[in-house]
Amino acid sequence: MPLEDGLPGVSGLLGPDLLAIDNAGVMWREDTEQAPWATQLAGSDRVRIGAGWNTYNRGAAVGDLVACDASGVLWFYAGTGKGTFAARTRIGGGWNVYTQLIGVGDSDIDGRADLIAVDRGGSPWRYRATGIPQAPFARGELTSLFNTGSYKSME
Ligand SMILES: [Ca+2]
Repeated sequence: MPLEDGLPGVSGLLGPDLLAIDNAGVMWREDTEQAPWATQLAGSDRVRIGAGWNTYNRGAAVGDLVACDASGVLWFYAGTGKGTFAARTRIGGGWNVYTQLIGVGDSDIDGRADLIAVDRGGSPWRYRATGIPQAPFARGELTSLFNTGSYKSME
């Protein structure tokens, strides 16, 4: 499952974190740290998040994590603040109309990380975060924030 690299805040360390899924479907977190005076990130030992992640074909970091399974159901994983995720919550079906999910940070400056989903025609839809775990995103809206027509892939 493609995931963004650079996931700030999952481990609580200053540097961005990397989430990776191996061929067996196990998700791993690689923490990084960057001292204020350093020019490069320093890595640390990887931490096993859990198994079964090969059931998803797309995902994005949105402060927490969302992942879309092969049937088009989008799932939400809230971060625990300890570098792991809580049990998943079903967001809803029909997300297989989108070819890409992109965590864009806080696009509307309300303090919550939002999600961009790109449809098959290349049009970007913004889903504003609500801060409510049971319904983490508001209804999608076509946005002009990103013009994806010129790109083959975005992550
Ligand atoms: Ca926001």
